[in-house]
Amino acid sequence: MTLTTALTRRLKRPELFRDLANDLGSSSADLRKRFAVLNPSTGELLAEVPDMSADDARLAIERAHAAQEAWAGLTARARSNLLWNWHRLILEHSDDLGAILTAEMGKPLAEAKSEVLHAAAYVQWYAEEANRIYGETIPAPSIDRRMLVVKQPVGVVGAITPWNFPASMVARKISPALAAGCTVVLKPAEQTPLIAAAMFNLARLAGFPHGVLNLIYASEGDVIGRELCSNSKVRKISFTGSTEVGRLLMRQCSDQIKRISFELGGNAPFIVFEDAEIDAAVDGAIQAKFRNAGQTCVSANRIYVQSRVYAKFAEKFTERVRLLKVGDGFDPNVTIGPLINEDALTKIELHITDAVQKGGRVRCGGRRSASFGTFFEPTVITDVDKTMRVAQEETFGPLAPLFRFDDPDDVVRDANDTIYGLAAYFYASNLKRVWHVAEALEYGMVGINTGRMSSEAAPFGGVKQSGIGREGSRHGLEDYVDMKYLCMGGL
Ligand code: TXE
Repeated sequence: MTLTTALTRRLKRPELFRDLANDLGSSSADLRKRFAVLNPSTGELLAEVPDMSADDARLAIERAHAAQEAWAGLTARARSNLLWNWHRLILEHSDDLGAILTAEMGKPLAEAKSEVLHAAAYVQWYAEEANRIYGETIPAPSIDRRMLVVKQPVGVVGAITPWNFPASMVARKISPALAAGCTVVLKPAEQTPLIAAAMFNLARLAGFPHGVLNLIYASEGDVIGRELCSNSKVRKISFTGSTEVGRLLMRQCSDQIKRISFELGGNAPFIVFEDAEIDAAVDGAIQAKFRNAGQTCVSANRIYVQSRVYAKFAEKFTERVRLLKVGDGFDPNVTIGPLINEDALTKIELHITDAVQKGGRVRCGGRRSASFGTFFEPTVITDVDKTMRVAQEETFGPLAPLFRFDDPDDVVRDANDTIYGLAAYFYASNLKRVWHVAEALEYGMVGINTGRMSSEAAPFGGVKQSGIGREGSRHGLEDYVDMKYLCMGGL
């Protein structure tokens, strides 16, 4: 696959990325069948990517399987060193990786670069963690026995990643898998295969053995997904994406009781209590809502503000939202890029129309942006209530609905009234309240007086229908190892 000049002219080292050869993975793809990757801000063609089939996926799985034993047989230090090499290369080429990311996904270049650094941080974390996969010894109940627990890699991992954080999701899945001694077949989202391929190019330079990392591109996820779930050589599926596809994959994995870790949709509440520091809460809400144009699974989807501070918060928040600048991510003044596709625009419009019909008031934005592409003006709606679609569904766009509440118990009940349980945020200063609300929120992650909490050092993941398992931290590695109990008798 060759990148077009629309993209290579933006790169410092185009020779490293021009040919995103898939030589760590399947190479038998029917080269006549391809799909286009376009810049969502300009419509420019960036590359035509081989559209791979179930047979290609099978081949990639075979390679991963063939490489598994030798990879798991290396010392932890050797695997760690390769991860360190990859980490160094990602940092060295972070400008080019950022440019590839902005070109194919649209997010502002500064955000893209910060995502690449975040991706590198996962690689670094698991380069370190590779050396700390400890077992246990258990005091045996009888003198002639010894009892131990050892940790072993689960085997070949099928990873499926989304388009919204296409660099960090790749690193967040691949790094712990490699550290644990697993081999990987990755299928990136069809909208963003180039950044995955660029990271694989760097992995090849880092020296990972043939077959350890395998990349599959496909214009639609289902064909490859089915193969990954039904092939008995794949021992685990790690997926980030919609809850709907998560449910489907779970069913497909059930035949073989395959191990899964899922990071799915969210519907994050963001609660501002009257004892909160309002300016800090406004800052936090801007970050939690508008990062990546609201296309994050931890985006503040429902902003609840206590009555006494509602007007003040709404005014300050709206003022800040008006300052956000929509446009091409390569423009250094731009803070909001395009949405990923036309469907995303339609969804946000439906949510706004529904809210307005039921009494919501648009304070700013509310329309597609005039320029070409899938741009939408950052929007604030006040006077919203729980009968509206914005309260029930994940918008996944730059729309901030502001709910009003009086009773702190009611707001926690409303915040929990969703099938999702990924992230929640709240701002308050009363210590007793901070503790009680943090405990009462039914979420995998709670940001207290902060609008940003993702870190390679912390366990990222949700409860309820937001997923299973955790990514990042030492807990993220546990999902890639099996525990084996050894009992030695006759001693
Ligand atoms: O997700 P999909 P989409 C949520 C968000 C968004 C909605 C739809 O609400 O509006 O999902 O986004 C692959 N078998 N999130 O359509 O379809 C697909 O190719 C196997 C939250 O982009 O779930 C891509 O690689 N794989 C989320 C990945 O799944 C399949 C991030 C995600 O695509 C498949 C993205 C199938 N049958 C969306 N169908 C988050 N947690 O951050 C699709 N895929």
